[in-house]
Amino acid sequence: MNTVIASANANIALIKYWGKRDEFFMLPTKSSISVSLDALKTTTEIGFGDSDTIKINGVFARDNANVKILRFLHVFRKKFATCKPFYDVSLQDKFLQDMFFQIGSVNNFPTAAGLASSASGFAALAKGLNELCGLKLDSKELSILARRGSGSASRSIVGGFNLWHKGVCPQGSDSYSEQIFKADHWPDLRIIITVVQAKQKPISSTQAMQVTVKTSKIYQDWLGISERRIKPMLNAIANKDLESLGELAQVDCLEMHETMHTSVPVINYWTDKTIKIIELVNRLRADGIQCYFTIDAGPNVKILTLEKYQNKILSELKIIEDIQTIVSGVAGD
Ligand code: 2P0
Repeated sequence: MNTVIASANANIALIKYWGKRDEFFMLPTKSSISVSLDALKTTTEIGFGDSDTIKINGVFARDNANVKILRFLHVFRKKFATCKPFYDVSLQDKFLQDMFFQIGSVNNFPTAAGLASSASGFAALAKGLNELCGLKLDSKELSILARRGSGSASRSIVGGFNLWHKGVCPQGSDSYSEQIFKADHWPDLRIIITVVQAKQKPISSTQAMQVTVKTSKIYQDWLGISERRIKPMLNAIANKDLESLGELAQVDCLEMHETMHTSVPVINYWTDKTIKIIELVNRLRADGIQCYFTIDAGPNVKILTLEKYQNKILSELKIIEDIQTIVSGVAGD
């Protein structure tokens, strides 16, 4: 069987995406900024088959992941494949509507650890489908395609630092991510990912966002406040100013979680360990170690710091029992 292999790195948001203005087209309520993580990568092998089959880390995808990927393949067949010329000769007498895909996706990090794999997963899948079907989509079109799988995947097509423009078009042709800086812009930036033993995720990000948008009374205010952080965050990255980057990322993350904590019913991803790590980061910073935290839809804390502080932080984290750590730089390309 002819297959192609594509890969993509995960990313974390420095200014968050939380909420959609259109569920079908996967359009966000606000713009966001991310950094790509060189330590977290998905590699996907994809070929044609008799039916859509999806394996993640060697096991057939189930539940939410399977539903999301099947829906994405449906969108791909309908929207993207049919409106693009076929460059690949082997596809000329086939209709993409009748094509099925065999997908094998492998993460180099524990999927069960509560680290988001949908960003790198859908970005790798979009790149793989593009290559397999000879569509020659550019990185903007790939970002738009990946977005239809998972919002944050739009920021994982290329490495470095990415800005996802929220866009205004009803069908999302202007809602894509672009690289604002390459990885070599800031070689000593480090992201320490603490993997807190996650129990089952209380609620998926997709559902949690819907509840927040509908019920949190502070959500609309956060949208405006967070959108106004985009420019200062771009400046902080441009100037390699960790203090500004860290302070902006921290407050944006805390306010995003505040919108969840004020939802009905309350959405809470934090555990006791999440709070212990936040307190540790605060103490270290008071002691002159430059470090800041950000947290996504799970209990894991990501520490933003510089290479020169990484060993000190790692040794301090040993105080907290039963956590794993993964140190990441900024992913290239
Ligand atoms: C982000 N998160 O900006 C935010 C911050 C989690 C917290 O994007 O519904 O898997 O597939 O678009 O992208 C996680 O949500 O959700 C996320 P969908 P996604 O990184």
